[in-house]
Formats: sequence, structure tokens, C-alpha cells
Amino acid sequence: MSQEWVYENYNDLLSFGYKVSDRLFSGQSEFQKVEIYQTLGFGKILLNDDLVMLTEKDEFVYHDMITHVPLFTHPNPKSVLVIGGGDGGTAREVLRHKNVEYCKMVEIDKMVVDACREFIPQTSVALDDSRLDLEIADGIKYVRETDKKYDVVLVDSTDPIGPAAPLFDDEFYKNIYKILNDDGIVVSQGESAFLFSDMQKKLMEIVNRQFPISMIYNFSNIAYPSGLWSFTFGSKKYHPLKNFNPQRVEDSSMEFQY
Ligand code: AG3
Repeated sequence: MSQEWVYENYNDLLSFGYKVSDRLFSGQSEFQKVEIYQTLGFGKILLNDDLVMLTEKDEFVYHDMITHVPLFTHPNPKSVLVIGGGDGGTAREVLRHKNVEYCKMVEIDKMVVDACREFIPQTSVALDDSRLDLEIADGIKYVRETDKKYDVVLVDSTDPIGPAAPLFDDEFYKNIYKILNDDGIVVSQGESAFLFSDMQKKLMEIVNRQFPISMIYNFSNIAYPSGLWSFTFGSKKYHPLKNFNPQRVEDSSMEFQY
């Protein structure tokens, strides 16, 4: 492949392009189109249904923020559930926490996991960790049926079009509430206030209906539409500012890029 541009289109009004040198993987799963490209400026990039899921250059922003905010708000998270996150980046960050004894990951699309294992070791590196229990299954069904309880649930999904659409739903969050311990926290990929405020608002309202403490936190990166993106935070007990203990971060000796 000679050098070409690969674009993500936003609402068909705007697009963001990557100069690429190679298409490393392309497949159509039962759920979506999965592609991995080698870019000139952003390392490798993963796209699902033409939406950029990650770039090697800035994935640290999203993965730091989805993981460490809830895992340091909760005083002692031992069990964590990741819904989605097939690239492995969220699990990688969760497993850096020494107090986490068990991390369950439920990803619907095996093709994403396999392609990332082969081509994006930067994020898939922790998928064979002994504390990780990876299951290829439907997260909606899992939260409805499991008897396990979790301290933290992380919903690492794509946009609510295609396979992730049912994740933006009251029923799903009722079930998450049910499988969280009494001091549990959920954090979900929360869309962009600039370009997708309707989806952001919808998700915030859903989380707000289920959880006594609910809020949005923003971050900026390069790859997601408009560069301003968010997570939705729902908690039964702990408040991310009032109950945050900076000493725990200090004591962990962990380092963060964002
Ligand atoms: N999850 C996808 C974030 C949303 C991206 N949306 C977009 N490009 N339109 C990221 C997966 C990383 N583990």
C-alpha cells in the first residue's frame, strides 16, 4: 500500500485523517468491521466500523483516565469488571494496581482481541496476566446473569451505534448497580460534549437515575472527535473529590503519563 489517508468522519460534517503506510489487519466480524493501520505519525491505530478506537500515540490518556480515577477513588478495589476493552489497554492499567486480585473482562468481539494480540502488543500486553479472566461474551447478558460482585465496573465501549448501542440503556445500568458491592463504582466511556452531547446527556441521565453520586469528567486527547472526550462516573458511596486520598497514589509508587 502506498501512502494514503484514512479518515474518521464525524456526523458527516467533519473528518480527521491519518497518513498511513500499511493496512496490517482488516476483517468483518459478526459484529463490526475491524481494521488496524500503521500510521506515519500516531503509531498503529485500531478502527471499529470506521471509528478510531485507539492510537498507540495517545491511548495512554483514555486508559489512564478510565482506570485510575475510579481505582483511586475506591479505597481498596479488589475485583474489577471490564465490559468491552478488547484491545487490552484498560485491563493493562487495572492490573497495575496491586490490590486488584481479580479482573474479569467481557468482550463481545473475539476478532478485536485476536487482532490486537497480534498487532498491538502495546495494549494487549496484559491479556495473559494470571489475575485476568477474559471471556468472549455479551456484556449485557453477563451483567444480567452473573452472581459475582465487583468493586469497580469499567464500560470500555465504542460509540452507541452497532454492538455498543444496548450499553446506553437503563436496564444495563440497573444490572451494573446490582452486581456492584455496596461501595461500588462504575465508569463508562462518555462521548464528547462538543459533537455528541445528545449521547453524553442520555448516558449521564441513565447513570444519574441509578446512582446517588453521578458526574462527568472530561479529558482531552488527539484521536477522539473534537479532542474533548469524557467518562461518566456513578458511585454508591465514594465521591471522587471528597473521598479521594492522595496518599494512596503516593503509596502505590505508580507512575502515570496523563
Ligand atoms: N473506546 C472508544 C471510545 C470512543 C471513540 N469514538 C470515536 N472515535 N468516534 C476506546 C477503546 C479503548 N480501549
